[in-house]
Amino acid sequence: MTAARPSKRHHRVIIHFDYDCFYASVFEAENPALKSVPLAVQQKQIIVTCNYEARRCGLRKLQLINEARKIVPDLVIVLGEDLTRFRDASKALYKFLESFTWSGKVERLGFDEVFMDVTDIIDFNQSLLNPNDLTNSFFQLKKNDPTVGFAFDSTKIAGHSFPNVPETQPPILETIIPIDDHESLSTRLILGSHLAQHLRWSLEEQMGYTSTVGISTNKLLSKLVGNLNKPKGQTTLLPPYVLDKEDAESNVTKFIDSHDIGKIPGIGFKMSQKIRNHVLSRPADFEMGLIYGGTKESVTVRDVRLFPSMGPELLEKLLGGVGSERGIGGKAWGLINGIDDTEVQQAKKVPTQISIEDSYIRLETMPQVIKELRILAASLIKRMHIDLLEDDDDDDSPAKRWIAHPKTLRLSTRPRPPLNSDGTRTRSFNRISRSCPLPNFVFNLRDGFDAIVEKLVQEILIPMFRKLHPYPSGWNLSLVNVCVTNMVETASEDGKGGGRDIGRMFKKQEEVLKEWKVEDRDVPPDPILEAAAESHDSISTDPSAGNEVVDSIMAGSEEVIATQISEEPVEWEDDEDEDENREMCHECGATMPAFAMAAHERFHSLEA
Ligand code: DCP
Ligand code: MG
Ligand code: MG
Repeated sequence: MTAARPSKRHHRVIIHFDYDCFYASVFEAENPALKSVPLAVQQKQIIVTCNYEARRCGLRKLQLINEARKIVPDLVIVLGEDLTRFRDASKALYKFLESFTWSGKVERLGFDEVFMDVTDIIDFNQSLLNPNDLTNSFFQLKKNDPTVGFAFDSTKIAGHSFPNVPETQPPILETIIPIDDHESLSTRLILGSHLAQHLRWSLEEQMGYTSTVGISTNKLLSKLVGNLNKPKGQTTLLPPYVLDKEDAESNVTKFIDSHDIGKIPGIGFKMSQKIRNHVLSRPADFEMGLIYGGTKESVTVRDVRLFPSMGPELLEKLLGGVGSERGIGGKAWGLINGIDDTEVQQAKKVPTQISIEDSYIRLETMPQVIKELRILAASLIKRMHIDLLEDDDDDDSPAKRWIAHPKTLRLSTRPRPPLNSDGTRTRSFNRISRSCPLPNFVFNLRDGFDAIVEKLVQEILIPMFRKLHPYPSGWNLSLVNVCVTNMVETASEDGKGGGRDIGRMFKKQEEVLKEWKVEDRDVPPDPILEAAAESHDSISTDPSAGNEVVDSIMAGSEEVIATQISEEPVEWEDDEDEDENREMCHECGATMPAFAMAAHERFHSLEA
């Protein structure tokens, strides 16, 4: 059977995984007895997640510990401040899923989400289908081995679907004739649903983790549709995806329309506020109801899509301008219409950066800073050993080799702005940073670990900190971050390493640099930037703050200052370090993404 391919926009099949109550599941995997009790994971004074046993008792994510204890007195609480076990579990699960792909297109988002582009596997299996015996199909997991796989019925979708298909009816309801080769897209999504089910079950049987899964033709839709059946469920977004009649509704429109505009991945918090303000013709009262990008004054995708004159041009006017991504209006309009052409990134052997940070209620003396720098430096070197060292196969000895050398070390801090005259404090997400070449002694594997940490702190980090904060006190820091970046892969003796492959190296460099636009050094009028230029330093502000981001990149021996133009990148970020951009609450000490802080503070004020 020759497989017809649907329209270009919907030719892919993308599966999105979100592990159920992830942090709690990691503890359950370590100690299965915890599975049958209500379990919560605590960070500072807050429950970052809880298992579904606890959710059945009425608990939810991001609740205060005290409140949770009142609701469930026999709640089992475990401490989840050390992220190591979550990071390790996340990597193991990702590796497991990666082993099923043929293309290697498998991308992690944060710790508990994975996208897989399985288009090639679906193409192949679609071509194997026997139209005369579709109910007895066999899904081949390996191209060259017809025995590895599973039997399935290719006339039925596996798991749930949107819209819901009653058991008794044929799987795909054809009400309107679509222009996107409906037949073929249906078959492909049915195949995708069976593969997803197989992966989900394998993940549970072999790794002990349940997950919630979405199946569609792009990252946006597969991520969103998965949410419909949680936990331990999967949902496929059924065709038709594209229609030939303007006034008819495709399932994509039907599905995405009901979402609050703030719930669309890629339309960040700031962007959704700007759109809301326009649609409501006044500033949205977000402080009242905002929880994670939502608001009591719900402005849905449908409200936006059907708003008079709404389209890419209007969105460009609303969202464009200084600090925004080029073509943001068109991209946002695409997302509102369920269109997302971003690729699932190829699995990377080497992370783009390793970044370690902590947030503080108050950090303001040099001895405190040195103590924290020592802790951060130790974590950084430990992390580098885990992520960048591998066994040297060319040697009989148990030697290790570096698979990549980061070339740049960056120290960032986030000072709190001084109090306003009325005693309030303007919240600031701005980071300042300073970069320098990473010294070679860090890669030394013979000197003791502690000695290297101490040398890094004394010889590099403390002097960097002093240059970043020339005044001896008065800086009141809420965050310190140390990061190594600018990775250069190392050549291996067998030539398999990245270093020998110059083409690949340049491609990687291109990828790293593509979002950076080189600017003349004397252009930015900002006094901080001027100061930076004078002292030949790099100062960067946090991209999530919506400010211009300036950082320095070492290009050969030449230093250039580059401006990152995106405000809230529509691209899916490689969330190698999920601690990035987290804020700590002054009230309860909970850490959370900076954008969630306004809602969280409001939550405390309501308590009072
Ligand atoms: N997390 C965190 N701080 C937050 C949100 C999440 O530390 N503000 C952590 C705890 C979660 C993990 O990230 O276990 C994944 O986040 P999810 O939102 O996917 O939540 P869960 O996986 O815990 O639950 P669900 O079953 O709803 O996906
Ligand atoms: Mg998640
Ligand atoms: Mg999850």
